[in-house]
Amino acid sequence: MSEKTHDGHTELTDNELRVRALESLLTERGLVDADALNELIDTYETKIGPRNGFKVVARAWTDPEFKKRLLEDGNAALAEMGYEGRQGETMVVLENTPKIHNMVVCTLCSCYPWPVLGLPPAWYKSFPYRSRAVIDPRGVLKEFGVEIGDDVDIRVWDSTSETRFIVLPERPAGTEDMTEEELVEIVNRNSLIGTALVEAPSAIGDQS
Ligand SMILES: [Co+2]
Repeated sequence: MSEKTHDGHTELTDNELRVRALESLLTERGLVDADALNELIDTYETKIGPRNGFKVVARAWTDPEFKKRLLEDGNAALAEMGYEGRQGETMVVLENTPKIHNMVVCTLCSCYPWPVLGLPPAWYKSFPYRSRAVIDPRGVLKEFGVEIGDDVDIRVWDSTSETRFIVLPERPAGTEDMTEEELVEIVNRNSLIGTALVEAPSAIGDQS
């Protein structure tokens, strides 16, 4: 069952085909329960998504004690919010500051903090991103529309299955009066990977 994308390529990659083949084999032999597998996939595709991460960021921006715990021991602080489990065994939170911009990659494959962000986006898994993020982070960021000043140190972190990184973006100026609930709505997924910033609502959709 292969679907065509708009540019005419077959959607399933070699790896995906292998996974499907393996899945039917395991199901056939009774080694895997297809329903349990579907439920697991559905959980990560629809129930656990980047919104978990938005809530973490908004809380860190408004609760200094939580932020301190989050930066000191990511897993313990994230578990307080119920975000733990598979593909999140060790999660390290990196704080962006006016002088430091953190950016996350997995040069080998696509290690990613699932409990906080759900499944990784296609670009994160792509070879160009995995290879270029390390060599030319400033150039990659420009392609994402992010200009980082020359006085800011860009730090690139290579995720592994053991350690997965999450960026805590800077709280934008002009959001001082916003509540935690309102702040959740302005965070974006890429800002937690370091390929976007968070902008104040007045800047979003500014037509001038
Ligand atoms: Co990996």
